[in-house]
Parts: sequence; structure tokens; C-alpha cells
Amino acid sequence: MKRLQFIIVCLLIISINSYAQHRILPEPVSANWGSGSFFINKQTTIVTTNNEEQKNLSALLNSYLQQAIGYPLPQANSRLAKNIIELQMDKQYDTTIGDEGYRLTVSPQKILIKANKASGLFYGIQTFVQLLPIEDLLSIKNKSTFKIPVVSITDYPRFAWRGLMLDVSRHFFTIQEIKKMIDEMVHYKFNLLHLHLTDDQGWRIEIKSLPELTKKGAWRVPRTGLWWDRQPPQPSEAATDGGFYTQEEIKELIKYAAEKKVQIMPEIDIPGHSLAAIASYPYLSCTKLNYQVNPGSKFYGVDDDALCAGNDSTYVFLEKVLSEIAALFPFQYIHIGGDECFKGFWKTCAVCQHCMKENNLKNENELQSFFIKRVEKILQSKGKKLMGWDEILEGGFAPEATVMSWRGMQGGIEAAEQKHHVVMSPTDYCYLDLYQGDPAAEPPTYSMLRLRDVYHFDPVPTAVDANLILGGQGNLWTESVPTFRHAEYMLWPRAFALAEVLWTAKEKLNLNDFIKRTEENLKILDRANVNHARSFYDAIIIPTKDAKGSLQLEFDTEIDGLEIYYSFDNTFPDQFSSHYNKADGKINIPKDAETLRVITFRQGKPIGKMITVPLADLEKRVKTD
Ligand code: TNX
Repeated sequence: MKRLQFIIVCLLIISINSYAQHRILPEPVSANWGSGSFFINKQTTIVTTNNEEQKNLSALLNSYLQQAIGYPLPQANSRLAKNIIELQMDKQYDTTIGDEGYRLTVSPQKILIKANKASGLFYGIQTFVQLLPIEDLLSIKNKSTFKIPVVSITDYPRFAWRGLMLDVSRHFFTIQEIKKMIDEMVHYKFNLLHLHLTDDQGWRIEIKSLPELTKKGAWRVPRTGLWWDRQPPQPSEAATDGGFYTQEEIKELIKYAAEKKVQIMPEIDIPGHSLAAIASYPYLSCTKLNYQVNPGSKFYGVDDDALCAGNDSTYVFLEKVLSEIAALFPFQYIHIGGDECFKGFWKTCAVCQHCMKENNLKNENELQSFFIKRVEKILQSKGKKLMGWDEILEGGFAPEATVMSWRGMQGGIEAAEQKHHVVMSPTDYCYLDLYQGDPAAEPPTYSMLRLRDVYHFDPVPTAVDANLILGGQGNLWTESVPTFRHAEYMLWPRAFALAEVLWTAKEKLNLNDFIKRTEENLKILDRANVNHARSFYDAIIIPTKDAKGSLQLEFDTEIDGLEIYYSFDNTFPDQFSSHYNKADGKINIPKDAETLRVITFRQGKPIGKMITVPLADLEKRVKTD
């Protein structure tokens, strides 16, 4: 009898646990998994009301279902008792879950999503879609009934600012592509898209009062080589590469995003990073020379890409640009960049120097701060708030500015100490343009940011008032991202990790569990033709040197459960080759070996990429300091 009880208990635990392994990403605040299921079939009815927002959300839910299971559901206004999916919105429902929180209850009779606001219902719908059984979705042709596990979920975000930035200046992406990015990001509960609209390599937004910005500034000479090594524009070469968004297109994009609860923050990057504007209107720089839009060649400190900060006509120009931007984008913030401004030309510019003297500015940093403060006044006159990269702290802070901290968290910490709001997006955790796997097996870029490193991002440093940290953001700079497919490759799955650290309560973060859910969600991305990287399966090579200066190697993996095999003899390693145990520590490199090859396997099958790398390159990777 005891034995039978034991077996029953075991079976119960197994059945509950099998539901507990779900693919919801980000992980909800609480999920109590029960036993039993709700079955969606062609009679399942979506119960809606006459409320406009609710009707739209029912339609959205139905379009998701149509995509996922292959048929839409009937909708009804009346209260049916059984086989229903009901959306309920009630302003006074529950203050503890806020505007974006929701409760999702699945019982065998009905599925109920309840929230205070439409955005809460919207996120409840996203979670509901993630409850659809993935194996069935991948083979819907043979299915008409879909099983949803009984569960009771309460969920709300840790941060209000859950952003992704797309740099559309270094490479242009179409409105259609941006919409596809929005479609994907909302599944993972991001709510903000920051568009980096201007830079040295292209001005991407129509400004009706300044037509040259898009006639000239949106176009550069075509180049495909390595960014920063490209040949500069040649005399009389046609600038045929680029593009821009008309104001009509932007309006349509904003509307599209708003329907998916995404706000769009525009960035006009000034006073540095302004070569595209200067190429369009040469009076804007200190030198007043005729420059071309940069195609990815070296120019910093040579071509003058900074607006002249002492010249009144610069501010007249900015007034025009920012008026149109403020009128177009409903979001409260306008990002004005402020990063990496080369001030060498300000030093030799009579107008800038005169301005500094007149305004008692001690150095060029103070001139930059003077510039930012003037821009802040322009924005305030249009009812907007200023956001800038952390360089806006240098030379004195604009009174109401919000900082986006990118050179680590320090800028954000300083801003918070001065009681300013902060969005954290430090390179060490949030730069989605960086390598996500071994440089020998990835397209060339700058430094390294693996999936697991992103997962360790905590936007709130100790000893900082957490209320001042609005949240965090992943930034996809696109110097080395020439296509949208590659943008997706850089975004996913690292943006999953960001989604989770920005939404999920800190105590609930768990890397191993996150990886399991990531693997399930990658299947969903595949199904939707969304590109993504699988670099977290690759081996990690750790080169060091011993006291005599000889190269030594260790290996690691980002995730558990992988086997590492390697060779030095110019053959492809497989599961019969040298096997690396993490306990092995440093391995012997055979005499005369020239090339390392290393690959990971899982359960007898190759899973990581084959990494082939000359030992000479590994030697160069060892830091000698
Ligand atoms: C720094 S982050 C920049 C960008 C580059 C990026 C590359 C920031 C405010 N400025 O212009 O694209 O690094 O990672």
C-alpha cells in the first residue's frame, strides 16, 4: 500500500513538473501549475465587450491564434460559461500589478485574462500564446485541438523602461523590417523602441523645412568591405546607398507600435556624430568645408563631424529639426545623443572660442554642456524631455536631463546621485552589436558579450535609489550589420536575456531554466522565419601564457550538458576525438601544432559550430598587461 502511495505521489510530482517546464519568457512573477487542461477547439469562443480597446485586443489574440493554430475562434459578447477565453479589463482591479500587470487563469472550463489596463491584457495575451504547446504548433497540419495546462499566473514588470535600440543610420532598415522587429520584441514584453535616426553615416528622417538632410544626408557611396577600413568617397562618385523615412511613414510606424504597446523614442545625435547633417548643410560645422556622408571609412578627428557650438545658426537649425521631431513623435523623451563628440575643431574655431569667453566657459567640455542646456530649453519649449548618452554629464548637467548610461554604469550612478533619472544600457551587458561567440566563428565586430553575460545584467547598482532607474535597454549598433537578417542574428537570443532581466523579479532569475526556455523559443523564431544565433552552444576558448610565455589553452561552455572535442592535427574533431573535461584545466598543445579545431556535442550529436583558429591568433588574444 505504502508503495502504491509512493508511486502516486511520484506520478503527481512528475505531472506537475512537466507543466512547470514551460517556455514563458520572461519568467512570470508567480505561476502555480495545477493538473488538468483546457482544450482549444473550433468552438472555443473569445468573450469580449463593446469596449474599443478590448475589442482590438480580442482581434489581436485571434490573429495570434490564427497564425499559431491555423484557425481563428468565434467571438461573442455574451457571457458563456464553458469553453471560453475571456478578457476582462477593470481600472480598479488590483493596484499591486500596475498598468502592465495581468492575471491569467486557466481552468478546464475557461481561460481568463484580467488586468487594470489594456497594456496588462496585452501582456497577458503574450503569455497565453506562450502556453500553446510547441510540438503541436510545429505540426499543426494534423491538429485541431490544442491543450493548455491549468495554471494561475500573476505577473507584472520589474522595470517600466524595457527598451531596444536599432541604429538605422549606419545601415538603413525598412519600415517593414522595423515592424517585424516590433512584432518579435512584444512577444518578450519589450515596450520601447529607440531609433538612432542620425549619425555620420546617414540622416534617416524627413525634415520638411530642411530638405537637403534627406536629399544629400541620407545617401553615401556604396561600400561592402570591413567597416572603418573602407575606402573614403572618391571625387564625383555617386552616393547611391541609403534611404530615409518620410514623416507619413513614421506616423504609420508610431501607430503600428502603439497598437502593440511600444513607444518610439527618436534620437537625433548631436553635437558629434553629425557628419550627415554637415554634409547636407556645410554651415553647421566649424570648418564649413564640404564633406561627404561617411561610408564606413576612418574619419574621426579628420573630418569635422561636430556642429559648431558657438554659432547661433546651429541653434536655428536645431529648433527646426526638433520642432518637427517633437510634433511627430508623441513620446515624452527626445534623445539628443551627446556621445563621443570630437572637440578638436571647437578648440581652433574663433566662433566657439568667442562663445566660451562670453559665457565664462572654462573648457570645451563646458561648451558641450552649454550646448546641451540650450538644446534642453528648445525641447522644453516643445513640452519634451531630454535624454542623452552619459557624456552629457561632462562639463555640468542640464537641469532636467535623463541619462542613458553606456560607458559602464558609472554615468548612471553619478546622474542618480544628482537625482536625475537613468536608463542603464552599459556596453558590458547591453551592447548587442558585440561578438556573442568566438571571433573566429562570428562576423567581425568589436569586443565580446555572450548570452550568459547579458543575463547577469542588473540595472540597479547597489547604493543607488532604485526609483531613479527607469530600466534598461539593449543597443544594436549597426556598423557591421548590413542586413536585417543579420540584425535579427545579433538580437536573438541575447534580447531574450534582456527581456527577462528587465521584466522578471530578480529572485526568480535562473540561468539554467532561462536557457531551457530560450531553446524552446528559438523553435518559435524559426517557425516565424526570424533569424537568431546559436552561438551559446559553441565552445569557449580560454588562451593564456605560462611563465615562459608559451601558449596554454582551456575550454569552457556557456551552458551545461555539452561535450567538448578538439584537434590540433588539421582534422575535424568529432565525438571520437580528444575529449575535454573541465577538470582537465590547461591542456598540452603538441609541438609544431598550428591550428586548433574545437566543437561541442550534446547527446552524441554536434550542436556548436566548428571553430577553427590558428594558434598564432590565439597568442595574440592573450592580454600581455
Ligand atoms: C559607441 S554607444 C557609440 C556608437 C557605436 C558603438 C559601437 C554610443 C553612445 N556611441 O556610435 O556604434 O559604440 O559599439
